[in-house]
Amino acid sequence: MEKKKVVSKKEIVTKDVTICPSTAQMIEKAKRDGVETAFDRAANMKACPIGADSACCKHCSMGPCRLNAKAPYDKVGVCGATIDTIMARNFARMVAAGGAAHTDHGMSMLDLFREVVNGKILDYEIKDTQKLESVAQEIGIETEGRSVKEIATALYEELERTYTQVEGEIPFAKRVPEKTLEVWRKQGIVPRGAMREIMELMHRSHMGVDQHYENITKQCSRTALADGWGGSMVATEIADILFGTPTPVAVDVDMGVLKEDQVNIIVHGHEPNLFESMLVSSQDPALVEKAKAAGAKGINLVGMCCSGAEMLVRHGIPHAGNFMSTETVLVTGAIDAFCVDVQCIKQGLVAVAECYDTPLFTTNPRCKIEGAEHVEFHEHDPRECTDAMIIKAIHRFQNRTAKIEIPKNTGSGVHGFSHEYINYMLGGTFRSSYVPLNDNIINGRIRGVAGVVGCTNPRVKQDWVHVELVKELIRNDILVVQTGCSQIALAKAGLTTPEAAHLAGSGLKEVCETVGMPPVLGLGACVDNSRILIACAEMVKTGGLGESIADLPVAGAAPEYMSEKAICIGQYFVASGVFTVFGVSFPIVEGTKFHKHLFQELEDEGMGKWGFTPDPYEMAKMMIDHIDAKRKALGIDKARERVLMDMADRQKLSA
Ligand code: SF4
Ligand code: MSK
Repeated sequence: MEKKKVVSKKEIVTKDVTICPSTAQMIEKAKRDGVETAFDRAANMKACPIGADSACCKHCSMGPCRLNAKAPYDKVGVCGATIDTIMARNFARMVAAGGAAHTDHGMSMLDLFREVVNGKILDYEIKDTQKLESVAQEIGIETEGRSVKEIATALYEELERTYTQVEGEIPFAKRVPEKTLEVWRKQGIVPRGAMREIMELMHRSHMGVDQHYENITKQCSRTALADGWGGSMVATEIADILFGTPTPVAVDVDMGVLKEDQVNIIVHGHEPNLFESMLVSSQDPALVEKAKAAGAKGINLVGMCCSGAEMLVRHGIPHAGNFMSTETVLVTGAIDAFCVDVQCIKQGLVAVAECYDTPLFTTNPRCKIEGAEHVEFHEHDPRECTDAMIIKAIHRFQNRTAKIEIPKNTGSGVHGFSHEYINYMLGGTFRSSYVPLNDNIINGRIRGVAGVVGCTNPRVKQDWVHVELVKELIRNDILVVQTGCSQIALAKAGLTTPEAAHLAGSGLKEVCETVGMPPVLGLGACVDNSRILIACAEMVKTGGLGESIADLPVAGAAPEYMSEKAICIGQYFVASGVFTVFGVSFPIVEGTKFHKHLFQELEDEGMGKWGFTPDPYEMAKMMIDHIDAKRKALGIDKARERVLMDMADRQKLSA
């Protein structure tokens, strides 16, 4: 096939689209090689203004209908649907799709767990029996005197309800602080099984069904909670039980982890079962020998995006970059196989991989891509797939033709702060608890906690919003917890090291130096946002910071989000009681009733609320103001100044 080399109409200015030096270097190489990436496509594809306002509806063939998203909002669709109905339905479908992605991922993990417990899958095993027992106990399963198999069987049966339960509350509702649960019960949004909630949300957003934005929002919350406290939480907990609960580990990140003299294999996607098997295959002496016989010094297994983040926190596998670097990493010419499973896999990878003769493998039956080679992964015989991909990678290494240029940038950081480890880290082996964290918040050394998570997006300068926001937060004594691609942005910028404490305010710095921890704690993949929910629940249960999650001095942000999963995550944080600020753009127009409902009224109902700004400094201000307001309401406010950096300060820091 003739290689596709596309020269875009509008050339991008590299320094305007990323602050990642490796990605910038590869963008320049791609320009020289005549290769197009999402950065070019974003510059040449103007976002549709009507879609950006969420003012169009194509839910039936009387339309599509385009409404004017400017006041007085009197235009309606052919069926009479108002702007609030149309925006709420569009938002609902994003929540449903995002929730479906996470819960289907969680269900795959549960399928694997069942087959391991039944003895039908032998390549995986239960690695963390302590976690198995603690999760079982938390949801009321008797563990005393029972074997691992008995406990695991009971846990499987209970957790299956997370997906299939037609009425009543899902098992992990037991983890929700009582007052938060009371709010949900009052609102009628305690989730049933995710399948039911997603189905109902799709039904309600069909033409001619739910046409009240407040009622649609309720089902959005219920569905999102079925993800956060359901599907995603199961995915995280089962992955920990099967593959081990993360503990801090020093890891190298950035494209400098690639090695010219080794067979470089990237795994990108979300489900850890593929990557776990890749790890086993890559260490198989016969395959290592084969690589050496082909002239390589070894097999270099590297992660990207969230698969990478999971393996980074669990096994210390090096990580080459986040979502907006997945095409540019191919431009190095050094990738001998690029293996993907599900979610956030750009179709554009096919053309870039082709330009550098890199085999691109899809592995999951849910995700085939035209032009990629499909090597199906089956948990019952995982090595069949992962060995085959490694053999093909060795073949590519032996026959490399692409010119290789590997950026020399590598950042080392500490990652793997599960909510269990935070417990232990702050409380010590013999009194592990959240008491020291709460105490430090109450005494003001730590002002509050912020979750900064989510994607990167070519509509904004890659990594810049994440990094600037987090610097402002830690400078103001706010401890930052992270997941997903955001965590990788901060790791590349060097903020996940204990030494980064010097960038923190004096209180946070003191805590970090005493404990030896970074001011920015990486927890894992985007599905692991559930760890943040559990940490919030622990903070409430520990006491002194209010009775519900909505009382806590915490806030969340996804400054460069792009996916529907992020919208669902945002909604479950908001429904759980957290003020959550998104950047880039927001798919709802200010001034509408639906906007007011999400950005204001939900908080009056005892939940959190949404916020939006593309500016990292404004975002930091909004989050700090919120945290201060919560401190005041708790009576733990003492006069403290918000320190926002001016340009001179920033220049001093980057000098
Ligand atoms: Fe238009 Fe209503 Fe049909 Fe949507 S559901 S396309 S607003 S007629
Ligand atoms: S991979 S959902 S770009 S965090 Fe989870 Fe990254 Fe966002 Fe995908």
